[in-house]
Amino acid sequence: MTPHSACARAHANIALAKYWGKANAEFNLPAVPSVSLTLRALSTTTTVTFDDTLDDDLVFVGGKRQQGRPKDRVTEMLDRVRAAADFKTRATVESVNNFPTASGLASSASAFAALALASISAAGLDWDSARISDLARRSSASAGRSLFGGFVRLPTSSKGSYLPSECIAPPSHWDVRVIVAVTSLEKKAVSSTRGMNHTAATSPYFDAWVNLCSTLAPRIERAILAKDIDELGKATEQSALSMHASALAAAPGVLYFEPATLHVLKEVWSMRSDAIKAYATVDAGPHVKVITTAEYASVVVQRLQGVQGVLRTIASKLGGPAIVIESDR
Ligand code: 2P0
Repeated sequence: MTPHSACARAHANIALAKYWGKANAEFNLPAVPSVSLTLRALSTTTTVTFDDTLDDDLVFVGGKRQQGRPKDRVTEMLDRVRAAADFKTRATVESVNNFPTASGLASSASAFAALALASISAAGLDWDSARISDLARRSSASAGRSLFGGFVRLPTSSKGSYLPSECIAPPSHWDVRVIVAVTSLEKKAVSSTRGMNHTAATSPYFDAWVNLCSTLAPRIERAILAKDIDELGKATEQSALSMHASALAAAPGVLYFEPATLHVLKEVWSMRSDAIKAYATVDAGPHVKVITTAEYASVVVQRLQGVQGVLRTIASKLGGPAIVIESDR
């Protein structure tokens, strides 16, 4: 075949109702439902070129050639695309994040969402967003959510292997803002996949976590539809802190917080006692993401910049769905 190329862009997302734990490792199905916000400020742009002259896939992130597991994860997704399109042609993949990779924010969500969309487009497959979201989820569950804009749900499923994410409401529904407080430049010590599998296998609190999620996720969805920042924020904080509590209780414990993480959490609680509507969430790393509304965004940035250990802040509005930027199909 003649070389075919496509370029796609996807935004990172932040979970309000966290995904932590797998129901099925083979198909990468989550044990709990999750709900996220898509972030306009953080994105990955990926170009995929299928080229008959290649013997193997060539993968570059930020211009740097990838080998080992990072490259293999890309090849695993491309193999699924090649099987669906019924060809064996290898590809060059060039991926660029618009945020510093060294910031510790590098997210597999935007990366696998952009790769899924670019590779499906370059392969000439006519798949809808749900099917591309399912493909992205197989590589990284949170990536399934980055195919959609605004407020997004990834449900659970006990049967089959097909599980797409779904848009709950577009960005225009509600001008929620996210301020990321960057607290470290280090790469995290325990990957999300390892951390959640270890939690599921050894934490006495894992079952309690799974039970809690079945009520927290619908509560968060109702708060989004009602545009109730206090209800959304309370449930979001409980989701994050319960996820971390389950991980801390694993044997041995998994700890993602750094001292600066706690300084920021306490500052967010102090903002609330000053009538500033700000709520915190923390993923599998030391950064804190603060959820607020347009009205409070600038004061939240100011307050976060004064916290010990905060290196920088990144403010974001809600972003749209993943898009194809260019395709020669
Ligand atoms: C989330 N995280 O809902 C949760 C909260 C981290 C903490 O999804 O094993 O990289 O590849 O499916 O998607 C990060 O986990 O995990 C994640 P895999 P993924 O955003």
